[in-house]
Amino acid sequence: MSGLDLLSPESPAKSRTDFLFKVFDLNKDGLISPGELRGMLSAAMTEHDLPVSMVEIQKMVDATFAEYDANKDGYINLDEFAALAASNPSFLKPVTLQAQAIIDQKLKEGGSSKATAGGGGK
Ligand SMILES: [Ca+2]
Ligand SMILES: [Ca+2]
Repeated sequence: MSGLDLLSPESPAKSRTDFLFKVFDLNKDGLISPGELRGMLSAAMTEHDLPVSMVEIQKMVDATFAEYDANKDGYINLDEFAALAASNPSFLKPVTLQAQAIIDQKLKEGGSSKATAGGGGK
């Protein structure tokens, strides 16, 4: 199964949530830190030219942790992330798009057979 399958609309929500959690969890310690969330939001907003300042991103991070860090350990675990994803599908949309871009990039790096050469840039 490829990452692309996990992002398709037919994919069970649970699988997509698990996949997105792993995208956020950059250091693979099983927890999303404020820095990881901030970094992913920042990358997603920049990638899609959304007019969001770093101050606004920090506010989103603060608000997210205030609301969804249920056990107040300063990190978002998979259960907490599932609650976040379930109630904020729009919050995750730019990140889903960003994850798609990351997957596309990895596919290009991984195998040259299917990659189209010279796609014309942005
Ligand atoms: Ca982490
Ligand atoms: Ca927590």
